[in-house]
Amino acid sequence: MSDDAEPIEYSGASGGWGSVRGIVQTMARERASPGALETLRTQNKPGGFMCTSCAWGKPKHPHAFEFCENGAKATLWELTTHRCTPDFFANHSASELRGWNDHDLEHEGRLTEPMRYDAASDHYVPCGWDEAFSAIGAELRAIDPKAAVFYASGRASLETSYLYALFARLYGHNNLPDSSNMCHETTSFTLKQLIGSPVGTCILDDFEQCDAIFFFGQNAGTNSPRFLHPLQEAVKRGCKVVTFNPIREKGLIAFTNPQNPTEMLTGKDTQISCQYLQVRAGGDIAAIMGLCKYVLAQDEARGGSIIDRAFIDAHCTGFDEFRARADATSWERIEQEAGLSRADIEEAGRVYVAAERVIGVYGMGLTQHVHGFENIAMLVNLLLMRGHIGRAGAGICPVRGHSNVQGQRTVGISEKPELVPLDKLAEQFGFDPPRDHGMTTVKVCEGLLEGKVQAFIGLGGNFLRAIPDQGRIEPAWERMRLTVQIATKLNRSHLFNGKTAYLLPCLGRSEEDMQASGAQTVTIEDSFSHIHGSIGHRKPASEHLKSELAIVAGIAKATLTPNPKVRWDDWTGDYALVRDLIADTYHEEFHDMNARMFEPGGFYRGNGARERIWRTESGKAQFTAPDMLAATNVADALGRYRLVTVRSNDQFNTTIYGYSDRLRGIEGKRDVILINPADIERSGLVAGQRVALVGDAGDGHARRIDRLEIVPYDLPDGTIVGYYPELNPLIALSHHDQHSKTPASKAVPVRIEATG
Ligand SMILES: Nc1nc2c(c(=O)[nH]1)N[C@H]1C(S)=C(S)[C@@H](COP(=O)(O)OP(=O)(O)OC[C@H]3O[C@@H](n4cnc5c(=O)[nH]c(N)nc54)[C@H](O)[C@@H]3O)O[C@H]1N2
Ligand SMILES: Nc1nc2c(c(=O)[nH]1)N[C@H]1C(S)=C(S)[C@@H](COP(=O)(O)OP(=O)(O)OC[C@H]3O[C@@H](n4cnc5c(=O)[nH]c(N)nc54)[C@H](O)[C@@H]3O)O[C@H]1N2
Ligand SMILES: [Mo]
Repeated sequence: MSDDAEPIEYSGASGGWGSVRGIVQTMARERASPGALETLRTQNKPGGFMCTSCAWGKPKHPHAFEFCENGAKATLWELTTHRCTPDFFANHSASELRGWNDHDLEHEGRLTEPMRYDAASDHYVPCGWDEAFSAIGAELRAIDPKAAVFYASGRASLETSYLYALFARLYGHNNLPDSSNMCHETTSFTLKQLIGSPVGTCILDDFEQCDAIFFFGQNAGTNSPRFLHPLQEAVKRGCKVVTFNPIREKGLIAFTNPQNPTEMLTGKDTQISCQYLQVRAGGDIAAIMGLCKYVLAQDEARGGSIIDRAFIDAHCTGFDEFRARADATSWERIEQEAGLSRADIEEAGRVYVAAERVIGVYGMGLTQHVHGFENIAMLVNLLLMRGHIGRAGAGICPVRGHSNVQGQRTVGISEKPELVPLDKLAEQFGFDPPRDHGMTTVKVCEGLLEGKVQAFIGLGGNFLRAIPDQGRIEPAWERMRLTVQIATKLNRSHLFNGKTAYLLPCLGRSEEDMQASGAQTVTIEDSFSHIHGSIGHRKPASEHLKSELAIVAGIAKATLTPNPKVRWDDWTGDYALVRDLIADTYHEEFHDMNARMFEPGGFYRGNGARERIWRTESGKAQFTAPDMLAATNVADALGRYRLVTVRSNDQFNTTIYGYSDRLRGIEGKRDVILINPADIERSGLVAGQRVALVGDAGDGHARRIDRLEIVPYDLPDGTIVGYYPELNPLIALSHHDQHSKTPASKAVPVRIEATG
């Protein structure tokens, strides 16, 4: 690219033919097994299986094809005909495979047999399931349970998750971090504290009634494309969408519905956002403070008719202090921190004031910051001012990532014992559950560095690649005594091993799960607290695979002393028995779970805040007066940039399907830094130049990634963008939300080093 190149602009809308092409390419690349398209047709519908991609809701009246480009890719990636067999491991050592990239490792295909890592030869070798279970059980029995960590990526079903958490507590710890600890933990913490519910208050129907949607740092087009349908419908009936995002993300600008033949043939798209505000990374506390200032001023000018006094008096605390903070904050500071003009913020404020029902949507752009708590707290402030929580057509809507990440927390995978009904579990299973706080993801990493963690079990996921500061943590990993990974495909986390290490292959959700009582159903919870049954119909990728539930039960049985109330074999034989246990532990939410799990649209497990029952310390909804306006604690300085790490539509987290970020117009590469042309010029760089990014956390640890290509892109000054997970080694472990300890993968302080 020449140095005077224009910033990249992708001209097409999101969705449309591009997304269809994306699906077809994935089918070809993966040589998807016969019948894969038929499987896609039943995706996210009763009687079919629930997509393993994102957690977006499954409507009561599904479309003919209730899946999106990414859901299709996730399914086809699982239904690949490629196999990663014992022969592959005989040919490649773990050390050699560390040199492979994320795409190539997973591209080898589905794991087919349980494998043990043989340190002497540095190769994985096949082993039997019984051998694996008894060796793992023996190791776990030999260590202090408090030194063991049971991680979960957010895919495993409610049934498996419930048993996994039960296993941890019977064994003796609450060290149950899940991917949520790197994702929406800020949500779980903040919303619990402020409105008494750790999850969002909206349901899908609310999108049919709202008058305005405010979007903060959530990229629907890439990360939850099925959201674009209700969004498009909302816009068509006059709902206004206002977006705050440093990147002009296509799905939030325009959308062509791939399910609508007329739109597809005519290329007619729907404009989504009426206003698109390119806030600087970490600028949302300031931007929302500006919105609130405008609302307060309007209220004063219009005789107190704007703010919902009756609601605030009856339902909220902290309003006066919050208002005083807003009054004391100058527009000048707001403009500087947000990187937006007062006029633009006030225009957005007019949309807010004119709307009777407002939904606040957010994603990683708010949660993954050092002051992520305050980001979300400010959005809560904004919504509470006009009573937009606990009312149809309004509410707060964090868009969750993994397909069952919210549900895993609901049924006990939590390091926070206060969120789990421990007394009930004690009564059900006749034991004394541990009451101390377990480790979050960040605590696990700190524990690894201190040599305090001795065993790690990964129920899915790619922990070592998803965390910050890999350069420091990978070497510490091998000091562990035991590592066990339960997975469908090979990834980098499987190549760093404890003294005893196993790689255990499991069924995917689209595959038939045959047990003693017949084919099994599993359940998941979507972003809107609706529970859905899911049945896999595909033939398993290998005859040696076990279900995740069977693997968890197998390890548990080999570890724990027998207890007549704990029936691992029966539960493995019939998952309906596990649903009975869940219904017993969480009666209010999950009663009659077996009977209700196939209700169209899922069954709703309820949410107090939606009914204006605030299960907070004060019994009220809480306004917050933040002490800072920037969501980062690293001061601006000459040459220091705020790096945002993002995902493309050709990846699902650390799973890289391919190298096409179609919606951002970046093709064939991921080793890039997006930066605006003025910043390129100011720093004496040229487009296309290769540079190094250097961590600038100021904690004495060197962090560096070489050979990244400078790509001009429309971004706010000082905000640069690159891809997760490749850039994770640049993020300091200490750079996390102060309350929830969610790693701050946005606004990472870095410098650019020209390397010639
Ligand atoms: N295709 C695909 N789908 C996915 C995933 C995937 O990797 N690929 N991952 C899944 C998972 S686990 C999750 S959690 C979700 C994540 O989905 P999102 O929550 O959408 O997460 P990100 O893509 O990390 O970033 C979201 C947006 O935040 C913006 N942003 C960054 N910093 C700021 C800021 O300071 N302020 C504001 N206002 N915006 C900011 C970015 O520009 C980006 O558009 O997606 C899920 N769905
Ligand atoms: N810099 C930066 N870091 C981030 C983020 C970011 O935005 N920026 N986002 C964070 C977020 S939101 C999240 S959720 C985490 C994600 O962290 P994880 O959930 O740990 O990672 P994934 O990439 O989703 O895990 C992929 C692996 O899961 C396994 N897998 C796939 N399907 C199944 C299955 O059905 N069962 C089992 N047992 N295994 C399966 C495969 O082996 C695959 O390689 O990363 C976090 N890290
Ligand atoms: Mo996530």
